[in-house]
Amino acid sequence: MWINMKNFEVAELLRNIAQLLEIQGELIFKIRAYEKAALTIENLEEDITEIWKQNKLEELPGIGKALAEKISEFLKTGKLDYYEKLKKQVPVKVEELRKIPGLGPKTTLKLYKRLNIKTVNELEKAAKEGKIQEIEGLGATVEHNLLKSIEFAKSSGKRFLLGHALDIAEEIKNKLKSLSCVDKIEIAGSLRRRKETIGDIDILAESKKAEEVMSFFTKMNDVEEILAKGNLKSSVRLKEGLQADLRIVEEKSYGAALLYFTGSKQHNIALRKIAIKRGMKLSEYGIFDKKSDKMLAGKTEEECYKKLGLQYIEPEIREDESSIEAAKKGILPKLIGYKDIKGDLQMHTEWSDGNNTIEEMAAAAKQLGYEYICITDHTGQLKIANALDKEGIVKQRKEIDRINEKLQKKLQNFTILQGIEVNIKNNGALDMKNDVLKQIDIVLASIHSGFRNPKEKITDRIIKAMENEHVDIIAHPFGRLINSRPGLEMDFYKILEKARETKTVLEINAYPERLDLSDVHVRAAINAKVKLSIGTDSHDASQLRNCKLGIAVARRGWAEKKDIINSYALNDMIKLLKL
Ligand code: DGT
Ligand code: CA
Ligand code: CA
Ligand code: ZN
Repeated sequence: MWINMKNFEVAELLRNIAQLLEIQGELIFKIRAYEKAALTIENLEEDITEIWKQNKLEELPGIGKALAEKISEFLKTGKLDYYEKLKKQVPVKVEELRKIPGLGPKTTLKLYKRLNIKTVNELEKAAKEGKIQEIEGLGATVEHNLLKSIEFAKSSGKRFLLGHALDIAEEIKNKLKSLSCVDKIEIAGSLRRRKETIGDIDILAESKKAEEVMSFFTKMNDVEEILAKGNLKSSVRLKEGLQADLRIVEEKSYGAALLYFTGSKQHNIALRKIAIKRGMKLSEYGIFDKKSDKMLAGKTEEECYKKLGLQYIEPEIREDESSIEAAKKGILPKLIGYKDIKGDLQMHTEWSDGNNTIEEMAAAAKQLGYEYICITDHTGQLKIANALDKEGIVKQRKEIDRINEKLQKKLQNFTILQGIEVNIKNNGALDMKNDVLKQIDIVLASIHSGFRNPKEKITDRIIKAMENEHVDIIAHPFGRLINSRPGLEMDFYKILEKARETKTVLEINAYPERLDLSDVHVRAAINAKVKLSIGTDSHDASQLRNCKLGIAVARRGWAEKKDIINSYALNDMIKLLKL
């Protein structure tokens, strides 16, 4: 899912105004008008800039002449005079406070009136001093959650989603690769390690005509601004907002440079220490003998690791020193490969909130080389997602049977399973009866409400769901959205214990904003001998390709093929589920 930045910016501006007006004690209808307009713009499918250029702002619902003029001014100049004046009148820094998840306008106003809180720093100080829990209507839980949210907001900053940055980087890489003057090229940095968020794009190339490559790189259509241009290193800012660095190295140093610029920094530092211990020097140019300065390795990464007495370490696990320790002993796991998945275990269709038919999803999955898929439309009381009821499920079963029969007649080795995504309610019960669940091939259960329940309650809800004999998989267990919603609080070790006991599988949700379980959770699950599945949670056939993001998370969590149930052939996969 691509997020339109301009629409987002305008919506944020309008929400900031709404909040300032609320603090000023403006009339409620005026505040609501800004909020409604923000919602309209945020949900637009087109770019607001295009609508503005066509002079059609006023045709949008809830946007009258006055608002249209303000939006025009902002799009034209990047600023809005009215907003700047408002900010001078109201001392509360809503721009920064609004970045704290869960802190709504009502609470902001209350905190300002009661404790004179105007900034995130003042909020953090008050929370740490226990002043917020004393305010009526807020309490200790709110205070605790605010502290968590502040920490989250501080760490999210301006990093990009892996899925988003990877698409952009691969496009640039392919453009450069097609040049005859580029001999070798690779994406390095956190992207090559497939970290869940990316600070900037690092690309490494080998070429004998560096000048030509740099000239092409800095003149690409995607470039907004050239930050630095040299013969061996250039940096540009792309239209999407992220920075991309390109470095060019010689053939004899390509491996050492790739190793260095892939990182992580911690990994590099640890490798350098090993080199020193062995009487060598490691740099981005190669491995050298400390005394004679003779070059010992550098052309490939493999030979560099070998020279250091280590097994080759896959980029996804070059984070802390544990992979180096394992590589020393020669006991690194064989990570699951990017082609090892045989079927996708979570997707939605037109039967609930997806865009495509079951047949369209199946066709797209076959294109990806899969042997099976599981259709997991929403069921129960989830109103926004157009959930299926009991009758709907029976009807869908017939449709799936019909398609499977058709596939069999064509002798195609492809099976569609019927799954569902059922809600775990606030009391831990599921919002679909057992006699219905019994009929379904794979039951996914997940939390979609009550995100702010205390830790014990969330833990209990998930445990209760796992105790249901029909629940096979807990989907997106933490419910987090990267950069916008922190994960649920739970006792994960307790959950792992119960998962192993009940044979419940935990999902690695590969939707770009989710990646949930995360890498550290995957590693903990594997250590606890809990099985995992990868599901893309696709709402459109085009999203099935996100599976690679889920595989990346699995690899970062040291997963092997045997740990991931949908790397098994259909019948073996089914044997791993509860009966
Ligand atoms: P990012 O961009 O924040 O997502 O993370 P990285 O890992 O891509 O970091 P970046 O772009 O600053 O640098 C790329 C790689 O270069 C990094 O992974 C390791 C290497 N590197 C950068 N600075 C240092 C450093 O000060 N010391 C060492 N040993 N390596 C460094
Ligand atoms: Ca980087
Ligand atoms: Ca960089
Ligand atoms: Zn869901």
